[in-house]
Amino acid sequence: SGFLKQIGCIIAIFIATSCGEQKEKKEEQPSKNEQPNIVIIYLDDLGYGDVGAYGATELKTPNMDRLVNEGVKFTSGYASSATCTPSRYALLTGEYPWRVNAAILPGTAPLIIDIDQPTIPKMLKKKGYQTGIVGKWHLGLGNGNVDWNQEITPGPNQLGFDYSYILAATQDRVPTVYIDNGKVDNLDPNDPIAVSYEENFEGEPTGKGNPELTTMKWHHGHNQSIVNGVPRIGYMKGGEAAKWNDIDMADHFLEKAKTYVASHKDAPFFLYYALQQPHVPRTPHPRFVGASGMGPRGDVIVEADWVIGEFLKELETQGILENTLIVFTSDNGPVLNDGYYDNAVEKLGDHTPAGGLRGGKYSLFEAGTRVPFSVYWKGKITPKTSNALVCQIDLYASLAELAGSESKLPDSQNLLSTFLGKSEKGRDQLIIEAGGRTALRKGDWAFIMPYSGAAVNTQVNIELGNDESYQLYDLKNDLGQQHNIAEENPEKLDELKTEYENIRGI
Ligand code: NG6
Ligand code: CA
Repeated sequence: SGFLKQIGCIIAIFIATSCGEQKEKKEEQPSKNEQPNIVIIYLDDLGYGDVGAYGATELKTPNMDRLVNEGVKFTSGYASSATCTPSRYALLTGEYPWRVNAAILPGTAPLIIDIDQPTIPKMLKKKGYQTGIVGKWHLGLGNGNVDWNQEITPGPNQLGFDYSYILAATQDRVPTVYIDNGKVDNLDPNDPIAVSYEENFEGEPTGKGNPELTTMKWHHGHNQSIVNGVPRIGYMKGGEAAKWNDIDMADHFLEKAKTYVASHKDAPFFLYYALQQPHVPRTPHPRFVGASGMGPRGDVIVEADWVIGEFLKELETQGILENTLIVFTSDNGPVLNDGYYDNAVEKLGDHTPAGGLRGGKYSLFEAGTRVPFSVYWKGKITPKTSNALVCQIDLYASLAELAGSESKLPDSQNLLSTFLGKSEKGRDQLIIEAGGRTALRKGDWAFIMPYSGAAVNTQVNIELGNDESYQLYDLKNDLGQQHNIAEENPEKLDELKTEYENIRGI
């Protein structure tokens, strides 16, 4: 009869569900004061092996280590892509970026998220959260023809952020100004800004034409407008007073992030804090020059670590650290020379930014997308290491669950209990993306379709994962992807190929 009762229950639930009454069941929504603050600390190009808690010995990252070692440390935590724009797209929308062909954007690109699309800040806002972003955006702004001297819209404020203080694209791309809630910060109306990715403005120096005006030398690309001695991608004119100071950028964003926390602590908030380090150009504040012994790349990682420590201190000072869930991760894997001569290669020493994984930024191999990834919540999460397969794309559905909302997005999986360390259940499989190419991760397997592109991007010296044959790796026994075992495992290959094609719809 116990069995019959169970069946009865299942039927009752089924009926309730089909009558659209499942909301009743969800009555256990957290009340407002139980909703934790949520912070996503998002690094730019920080590799799997760049963090002490992930095995770095040559670089000291005590504050990142605290977030990892005192929270749930994921060993198989992924960005959805091996470059910035698509990873950020997936993080904020919970949708695979290859569905919309998201790729690295120029500073003048239009916003690539539809203003009607679901986003984490929109979803949290509906649940009573205050929502803010500080740092790197790189998802496009406006409709394709931005006048940088007027209100710049649509942008983060039209996607659910009540507050935004951002840099438009990357530190190496113009416009090199901060944008405060849609308006260029410190803009002098008598010195309007013009930006172009097509042609230079008459009389303006460039890295290519005036190398004597540069203090940082370009290696590839990065030879257009010069700002603060650094040659950039794209052309820009005017806006002198609004131009950022590269060496102050970390302090500047930190100040904004701290102020946000201090002024929003009385009700739950969501803060997406997107640090610019260690992306190029690497411009540590003089306090950090030489701090790592590895040159600017190491120095800005030490700087970023300090920033994170200061930010945590602010949460403590405001008395809200224990009511704040913090996700710490990176948008893609590491790169050394990404276009400037900054000694990243020469001074690397024994440091291994990819932590033993193959490839790096831009790559379909593991180091492209497998990144440091942890969830910290003081007093609520018991520290542990989890080998569950999780991706940043899952934060949407998982944070929805946490906030008492729900997600119906097909790509984003609710892994809240895994993120909180209460379950080991991760994704069954994941599609990762690099430069428009995709691959499948499933169980311990990595499957890559034949791709005819170059095997190595020689400018950055990174293996891209392209091969004319199918590639299959058993990551359990071969984490460094040294042995392609596709030929020996035709059945497995076939199974994964079919699954890959089904998900990709090809
Ligand atoms: C590339 C840039 C690289 C970096 C990257 C974006 C060149 C030659 N290379 O096109 O320096 O800016 O775009 O990085 O211009 S990301 O982390 O924002 O995806
Ligand atoms: Ca990046």
